[in-house]
Amino acid sequence: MSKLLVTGGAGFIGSNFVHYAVANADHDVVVLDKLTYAGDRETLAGLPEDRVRLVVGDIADPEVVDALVADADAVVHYAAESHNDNSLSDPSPFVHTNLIGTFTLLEAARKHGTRFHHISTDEVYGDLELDDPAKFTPETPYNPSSPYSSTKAGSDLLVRAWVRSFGLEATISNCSNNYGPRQHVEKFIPRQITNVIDGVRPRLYGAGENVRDWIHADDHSSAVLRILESGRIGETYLIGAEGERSNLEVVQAILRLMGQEPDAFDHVKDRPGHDMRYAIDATKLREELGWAPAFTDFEAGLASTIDWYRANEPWWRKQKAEAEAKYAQAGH
Ligand code: NAD
Ligand code: TDX
Repeated sequence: MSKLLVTGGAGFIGSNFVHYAVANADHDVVVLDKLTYAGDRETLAGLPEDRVRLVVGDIADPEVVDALVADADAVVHYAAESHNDNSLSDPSPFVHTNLIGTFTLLEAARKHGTRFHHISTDEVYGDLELDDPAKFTPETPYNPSSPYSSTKAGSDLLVRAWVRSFGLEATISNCSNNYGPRQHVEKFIPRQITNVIDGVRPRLYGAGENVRDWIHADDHSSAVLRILESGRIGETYLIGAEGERSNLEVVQAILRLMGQEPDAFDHVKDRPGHDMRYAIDATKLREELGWAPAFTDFEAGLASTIDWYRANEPWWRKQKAEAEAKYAQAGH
């Protein structure tokens, strides 16, 4: 048994990991989360109080961070500003949290000799052409496009430097697009599901040809737990589940599963600098650590995600008006 400090554990993927780690391992968890617009203490409801504790605070606050890191056996660092569209309207919180926040955690982990796992994204590698047979590997050069992905890339490079220069015991994982329950309604899949529930047509950026490599959040969590327990220090592992689909295909799958006509969506203004395609080669994770995803049927995972949003309207309803107001302002 060990004590994990999970940053951003009241957000979508961090809370999924807390639920997963408590159910599938005997770790106790302290969550450090600022409860920004994207964090919600209700994501941690139902967890045993003697094993999970929430501390509300900022990862860029050295005093709060130092005391919590001193008391932890390992840090699992999810906290971030995570939405590309927000980073285009105001990059400032992305620099604060993703760069200064990661730096603050790294300094505390260095001081206390604490094991560190850094959660990152495939977006640090930039994008691929639609007809390119290549996928991202741990050797792909960094080439981020947006303020979000560039601050995530910068945070990865800080971790790598702390490993090399200070001997920090760290690992990094770069995962593809997650879906599943408790994802903020600003993100593509929950935005369209909740639009359909509200009788509003889904909104596709541009032509809808852009490809994302979808993975269920539970599979992201199982991979992170495996890396934390068996990953080699200093290594980067890519996490993906062979889930490439165009945005158009995803919208049409949502419409079909929700009993709508296949053309019941609208094309809206494209995202500036919109990455065309992401694709992950997870061979290293599969072969070295023996990991495999449990969700191999995307439509089945999507159907259960739709069921979750139908059954949990009070959870997402409080986010919806603000998220749509931001989109209206940006013309999406
Ligand atoms: P999210 O926006 O749902 O959650 C982020 C959480 O971090 C929230 O609870 C928020 O309150 C908290 N937070 C933000 N700033 C903070 C600060 N300064 N101090 C403390 N807490 C703060 O994000 P998510 O989609 O769950 O993503 C989690 C992590 O996974 C991020 O690092 C992201 O880059 C990475 N990631 C996400 C995806 C994806 O598809 N969503 C894919 C790959 C990697
Ligand atoms: O209404 C929409 N219509 C639309 O066509 C929205 C919100 C999005 N899109 C498109 C843009 C993208 O091509 O759907 C795709 C997915 O969009 P997002 O959910 O915003 O995700 P993306 O930009 O791909 O980034 C996500 O995956 C990598 C996460 O938000 C990041 O945190 C993660 O690092």
